[in-house]
Amino acid sequence: MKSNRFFLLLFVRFILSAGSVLAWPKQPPEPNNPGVGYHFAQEADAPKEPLTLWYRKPATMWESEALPVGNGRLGAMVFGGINHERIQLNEETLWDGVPTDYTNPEALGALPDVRRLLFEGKNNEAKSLAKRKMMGRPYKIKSYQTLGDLFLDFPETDKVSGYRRDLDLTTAISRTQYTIDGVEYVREVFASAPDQAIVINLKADRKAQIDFRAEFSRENATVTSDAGNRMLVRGKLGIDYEAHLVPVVDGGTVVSRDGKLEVSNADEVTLLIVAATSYNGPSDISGDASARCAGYLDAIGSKTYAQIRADHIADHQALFNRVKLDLGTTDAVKTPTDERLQAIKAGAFDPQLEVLYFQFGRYLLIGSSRPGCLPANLQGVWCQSIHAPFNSDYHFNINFQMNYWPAQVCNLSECHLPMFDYLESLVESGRHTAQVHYDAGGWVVHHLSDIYGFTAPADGVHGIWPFGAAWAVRDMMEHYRFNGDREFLETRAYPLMKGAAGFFFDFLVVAPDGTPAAGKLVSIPSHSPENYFFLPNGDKTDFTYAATMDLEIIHDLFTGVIEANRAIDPSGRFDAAFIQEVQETLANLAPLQISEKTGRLQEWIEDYEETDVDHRHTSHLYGLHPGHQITQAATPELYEAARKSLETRGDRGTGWSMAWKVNFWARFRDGDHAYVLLRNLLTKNTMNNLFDYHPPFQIDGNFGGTAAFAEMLLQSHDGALELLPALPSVWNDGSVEGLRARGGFEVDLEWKNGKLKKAAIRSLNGNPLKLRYGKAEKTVKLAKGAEYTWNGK
Ligand code: FUC
Repeated sequence: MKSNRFFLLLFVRFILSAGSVLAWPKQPPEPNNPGVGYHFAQEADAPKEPLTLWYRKPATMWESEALPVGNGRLGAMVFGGINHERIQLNEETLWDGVPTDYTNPEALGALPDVRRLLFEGKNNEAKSLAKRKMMGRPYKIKSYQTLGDLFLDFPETDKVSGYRRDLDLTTAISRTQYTIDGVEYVREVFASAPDQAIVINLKADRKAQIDFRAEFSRENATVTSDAGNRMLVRGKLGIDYEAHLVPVVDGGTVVSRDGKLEVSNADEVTLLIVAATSYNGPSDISGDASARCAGYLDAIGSKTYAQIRADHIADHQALFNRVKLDLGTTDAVKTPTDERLQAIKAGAFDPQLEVLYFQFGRYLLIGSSRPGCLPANLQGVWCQSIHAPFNSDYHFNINFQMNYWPAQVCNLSECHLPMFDYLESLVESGRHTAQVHYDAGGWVVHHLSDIYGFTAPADGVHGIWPFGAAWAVRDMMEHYRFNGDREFLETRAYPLMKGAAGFFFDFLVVAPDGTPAAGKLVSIPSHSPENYFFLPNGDKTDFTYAATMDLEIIHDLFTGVIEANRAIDPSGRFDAAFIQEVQETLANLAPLQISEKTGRLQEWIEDYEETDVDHRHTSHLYGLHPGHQITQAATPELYEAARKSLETRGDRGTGWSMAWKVNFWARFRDGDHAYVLLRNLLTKNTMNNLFDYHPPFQIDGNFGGTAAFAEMLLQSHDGALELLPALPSVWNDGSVEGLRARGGFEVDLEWKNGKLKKAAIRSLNGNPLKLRYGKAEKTVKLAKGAEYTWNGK
């Protein structure tokens, strides 16, 4: 009931706040249903590669059935239609909006009164003042958008046999295959990173069988035909965007007119699609989209389909093949993926589907976050909308950060880099916002952002949450912890962390006498994202100060800055005055509290009762995960209190909420409880194409879920590499290869009957190695490049 109420409220909020745009969950209508009306004379065999998503019918729904391919910058969703194919396309910089200064000069004037009212317990008076004076102007960002749809129309038939469409995660190629009148047709689609193109290949096992008409559709774009039968798509939002489709046709004829293409009797056809916009960065949209498209095509030159395909596979596998997971085999791989999901909903155990889900998260990160690109947004890079759910933006109060949880541990360190480039691109605007809104130094990001440098408070008063940058920069520290790249630490991570920390020197204030944290430094105003509580007079509010999560984020950031500083200069001389201020601030920060009433970790500065006991955000457990302030060894009371909080929140939630809870239970070393949540994630919040269902589709749940598998098998946040910390009893026998750990290690594990059989750890940097398995510990000197094997005893 509660969660229904949440969605109703959220929906009403969106309707009210979206003006003319009923932004959520409005979607463009689905195209003609391409999956209905066929007579499938005979079934296709299951694919040979178990890491394949596959289906016996074309997709009818973009969100839940179409299959994603991506190269970090370009994305496509493939339907696998027979008479009509739809391939929906994306280019990651195709965002509505323009670079704007969103700060509100009135914010600073209102800040003292907002603070006074909050300290006086007049939270909702403070809230209405903040709403009038402290929001960004405008306080809304615009949406990431679709690049459009390519439709292919084939000669109509209803007699098909051996139909299968699939997505092989090991090659990153989506295939559609079927037989009509004895001719076998195969269509392949992939997004090539080396050649920066979406590539579509159509083949048959007999000559002269490829016939189709191609058409491109995109709101407010013009589509024309150009030399060489090229299709040109051009449009303008704030930025210019452009796509070129080039047909490479073997045999038969090809005609193009008015932006449409007709191919007849061809032996084989390859369609190359390149796309670009004029986006150069958050404050510059003056690039040349046409020249960029031409450049991509020039670089492809006369490469054959076979060469493009081989380069694509090699490039993908260099990342994808680094991690292998085996949790056991069953016959279920012979069953289509959608039916397997149904089966696990009915109680079946399908460990290979779990592995498929784990690897799909890695696949999605490779597909949506490559070096030099923008980071993965709320839908990665895949978006069919003009007004996407939540604008498909970067939400900084969990979602954006969760996207990157698998990056290091799942051995995709390069895929983490776009996050850091993006954070750097926000610094200038973040400084300005810090100064205008709070008269503070350093830089700040509030609860969401776009690609045009939005850092002001957005959406509603819950957007007055200046912790986005402070949380996100922890990933730069993590990048150092996993890779040991000193130069990265010194030149990139430290300056950003320092700026994010410096903001709090000015933002924090000493709580006055008579308040619960009197004499201590508190963050004010703030929230525990997006949760409400009852005030003593029974009123509901979410606006407060020193929410537990704030204190944990600050602790994490400040201890991280100190760690970084010592790694740069162990003598302590480097940047000493700044570090001293960090230490003093940390020492005076309001402490975390355990509720005397409930024994739980308190979520707010006072022991308020939450309005939603099972609220999806479990923000006050940040110190447990992704942070490491709360551990069994160092803070046993807080650890137990956090467990009580988690138990009270329950085992349900949105996709990302569930994924976070799996990670929490893994940190509690409770593999069976983690597994309950993992099953819930798979059975309740995962669609037939394995996309996470927030609802609607939101990719964070996929990434958080993938990270959770790793967290159950290997942890390294607490001074040691802890092996199989939360192995559920159902994963009786198994193995994993290629996980990464802090300190710079690559780890293979093999277990039997629920017990570690063998661990092999390779050192990347020559750091001392401390291993833990259950109660056993082992410390080893391991040279760079050397491998150590251990049986856990
Ligand atoms: C946060 C969450 C919502 C959603 C949105 C994108 O605001 O509270 O559940 O995930 O981000």
